This record gives sequence, C-alpha cells and structure tokens, in this order.
Amino acid sequence: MQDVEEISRETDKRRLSGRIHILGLGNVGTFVAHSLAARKSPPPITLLLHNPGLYADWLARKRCLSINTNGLDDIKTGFDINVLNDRTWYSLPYWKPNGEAHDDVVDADGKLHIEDVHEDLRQSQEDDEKIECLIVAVKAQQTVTALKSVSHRLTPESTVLLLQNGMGTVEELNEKVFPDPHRRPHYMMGLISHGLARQEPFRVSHTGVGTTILSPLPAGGRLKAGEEKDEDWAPSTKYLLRTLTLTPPLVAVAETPTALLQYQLEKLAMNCVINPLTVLLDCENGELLYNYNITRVMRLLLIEISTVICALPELQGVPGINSRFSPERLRNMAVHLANKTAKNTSSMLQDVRRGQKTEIEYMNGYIVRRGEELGIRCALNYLIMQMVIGKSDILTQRNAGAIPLDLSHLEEED
Ligand code: KPL
Repeated sequence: MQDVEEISRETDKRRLSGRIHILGLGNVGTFVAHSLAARKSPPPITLLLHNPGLYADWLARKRCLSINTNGLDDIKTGFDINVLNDRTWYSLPYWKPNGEAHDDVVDADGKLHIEDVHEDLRQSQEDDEKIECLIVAVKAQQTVTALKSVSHRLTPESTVLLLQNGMGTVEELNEKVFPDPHRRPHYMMGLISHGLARQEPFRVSHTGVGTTILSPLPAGGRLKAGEEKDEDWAPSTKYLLRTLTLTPPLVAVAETPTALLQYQLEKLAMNCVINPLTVLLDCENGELLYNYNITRVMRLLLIEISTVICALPELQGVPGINSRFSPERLRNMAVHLANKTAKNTSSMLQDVRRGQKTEIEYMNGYIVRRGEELGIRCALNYLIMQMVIGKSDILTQRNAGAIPLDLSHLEEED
C-alpha cells in the first residue's frame, strides 16, 4: 500500500484505494492475479466473474487461485469477487461483513452444494463501485462485450490495462464503448511471454519464465509519429505500472509506447503466419517447418505484413524499422518460434477445435485494415483471414448437426 500513498502524495487528487479489478480469468488473468496476491503487501484485488456458472467453479475450487510450477501448486486466497448476473454486478467479498470467512460449500467428497451458490448470490449486494484500475485479460474478440459490462464503473480517472494477443482493440473500444473522448479511461497495454497452460478453472501451470512488457498509451490510444514526450501519466496509471513492475513473478518492465508497439508488431507478425497456417493445415506448429511449399506461403504473407508495418505512420522516423521488420528477419523469427513451440497446438487452432471464435480479425485482419488506410492491398492476408473464418464456420455447423446419442442405457446394461 506504500505505492498508493506515495502516488497520492505526489498528486493533489483524491486518494486512491489501490484496488485492482481483473476481468478474464484464463491463463493470463489467473497468473497476474496470483502474482499480485503473492506480493509481500498485496493490493486489494477483485476478480470479475462474468456469469454465475463461473462463480460455481470458483466455489468448487474453494475460492483459490493456484499456479503450478515444476509439479508444485502454489495456492493464493483472499480475493474479493464480483459476479455478473442479468447485467448487474454483485459483490461477494472474501471476508463477510462480520470479519468471518465464508463457510465451505464443498463437502468432503468434493461435491458442490448448488443451492449455496444461489443463496450466496441472493444475499449479495449490487456493486457499482467505481473501478480505478482494471486489468483486461479476455481474448481480443471478447473485449468490447466484456468492457460494456463494466463501462458504467469506469471514469476518465480509471486506467484499463489490456493484456491480450492481437491488435486493434483500443480503436474498437473507442468506437463502440467510449465514443466520447472526454469520458474515456486511460489505456495501458502489455505483452506477456510467460509460458502458461491451463489445467482446470483457476488452476494454471507456469511452463516457462518470460517477461511482461508494459506501457501506458497516450490519450486517445493511438501513437503519432515522433510523439514520445514525457507524459505526466494519470495517478491510477502510475500506480498500476508501479505495482506491476514491483511484482516479481511477472518479471515486468515499463517501456515507452513506441518500444512496446514494436514488440507487439513482431508478435503480431509471428501470429499472422503460424496461427492461421496451423488452422488451415490442422497441424502442430513444428509441422510448418522443412516444407518448401509452406515456406513459400510464409514468405509471401510476410512480404505484405512487412510492407504495411514499415509504412505505419506511428513508426516513421524510428531508427532501424526497415531492417527490424524486413521479410527476411520476420521469417527467421517465425521459423525459430515454430521450432521452439514445435509440439504446441497454436491458440487459434485450439479455438477452432473448441468451436470458438478466433482472433484472426485482430491479427491478419489488423494488417488488412491498416494496409487499406495506407493504400496497400493485402490480398493474401485477406484470403487467409476469410479461409480461417470459413473453416471455423464449417466446423461449427458440422458440430451443431452432430446427433447427440444417449448411450447411458448401454452402460447400464454392461
Ligand atoms: O503465440 C502463439 C499462439 O499459439 O498464439 C504461438 C507463438 C504461435 C505458439 O503457439
């Protein structure tokens, strides 16, 4: 809490509560919440669960987040909860108002009493407390819906940190959720390279130590060429940045907006080739290698991607852009990454197999949109994007048409 006091002292603004809200509890959200809770003096944390089913999972996991490293579970508790039910957020604090912890709703053989879930929700208060710091770790394609559910709790003093794959969500949020520039929150972006794999809800395994690169965005969200002046960031932005960079498991560093943008674009270029190709060829990342035809496809896609990135107005005047984003360097990086993650099923292929919408519109779609603004036609990236959407629709329809068979009577006869 020392950070909150320091930052409040530096400004004449109202004192910050220091509370951090987290929306999206997949791998990244769970890892960040757990890391914050592992601090010597953890900030107050509220996990935002977007439906009562997720709250039931939370109770079944005994209100704990766990990170598994080298086979050992590290368990953290003490999180306050908000649950979204019928468009209203309900507050379920970790401690009851009388200071007691909640009773266990899971019996000795691990069974959840569902009536307790509903009772908890019935007894809880509506929560429309303003949010100072919000960490958003939902997928790019869910960001607008997720932010709409909390937009009434965000103010121009709030800071929203987006931690996700893909690009273009800030532009979409400005258009669809915060159209009035005077009522927008401050934005921060981040890029996580830790290896994380889901084991079950609220339990994630940390498979490789990476870094977290963070940067606030200038007002409005998009950078302008040569605009790298020392901004006086808002108190909630400074607080969130300082808290995260002082949270050891995240290995977080603060960068300038232009430096972060370049890391994001490198990651985007990798995702624009590996992810859609693994979907279309239904293969592991490593299977894209040592294949002349696929190498040609990668190279052609990267030529378009490189042309768009090198022409981006926000990067003009940045030294070394043309060599950092040359098709050759990007291809070497893609080959290296596909090799390093050879046995992985890409996140996009996992989404397609689960029948979920993919991030393609925030990957190749982003390149196509930025290309259009600059008069560069990206026919190949457009084609790849349409193929991925088409393939994922075919699979969804196929699954919807599958006839569910009730085989329980056969099991009974055995
Ligand atoms: O980031 C990835 C993803 O799957 O989204 C890669 C690097 C392609 C690893 O699978």
